[in-house]
Amino acid sequence: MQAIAFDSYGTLFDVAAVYAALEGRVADPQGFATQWRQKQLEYSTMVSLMDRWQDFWALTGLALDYTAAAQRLALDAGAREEVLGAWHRLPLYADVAPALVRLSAAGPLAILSNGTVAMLEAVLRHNGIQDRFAQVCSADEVRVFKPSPRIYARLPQRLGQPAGEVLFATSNGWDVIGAKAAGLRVAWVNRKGMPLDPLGLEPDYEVPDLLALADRLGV
Ligand code: LAC
Repeated sequence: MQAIAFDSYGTLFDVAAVYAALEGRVADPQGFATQWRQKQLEYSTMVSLMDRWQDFWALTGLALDYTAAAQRLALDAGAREEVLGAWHRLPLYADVAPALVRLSAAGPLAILSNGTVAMLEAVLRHNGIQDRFAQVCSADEVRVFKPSPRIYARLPQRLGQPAGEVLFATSNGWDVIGAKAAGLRVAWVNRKGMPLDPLGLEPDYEVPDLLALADRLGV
């Protein structure tokens, strides 16, 4: 049996889909969504390095405020809440639901995400997959974000397995490097066919999606 844990945003849930909540509000909803995501990740790295914790929901809101200011979009409180709510309704990538059924034959499944517990519960429920996961580990527990080794270390603890026996699947290049640095086995779900960050650490598997990971694991 092999426990498999997944990153959430960009790996299970399609973060680009937030653009739909921006349609009719900005000229380039996709460009806005990309800048919003970049700022969200930048802020999570900044507060971790500065040791000034704010949770991922708060930072997602601040990243929205920055992007709106940068792109001259006026958002009143109601519109802000509506746009932010898109994070609770992100769709799954098409491969995820059938792949989770297959991968659960390998062992218990878990999530390890920078998202808050409330954000993760909402998006899991929205997609009806909350019962697939034995553990949902959030940065809330350690008050620091990936790629800090402190958050990756939670995963084997929660699963009751040695780090080297937990397989972590993520689409995010920085998350591949962080998880390898923390001693996990890593599958890079390289959905966009990007090059690997050349920081001297490599994933154990590289696959285009989660169905290909199930193929590689023979489940
Ligand atoms: C996650 C994001 C940051 O941890 O991709 O789910």
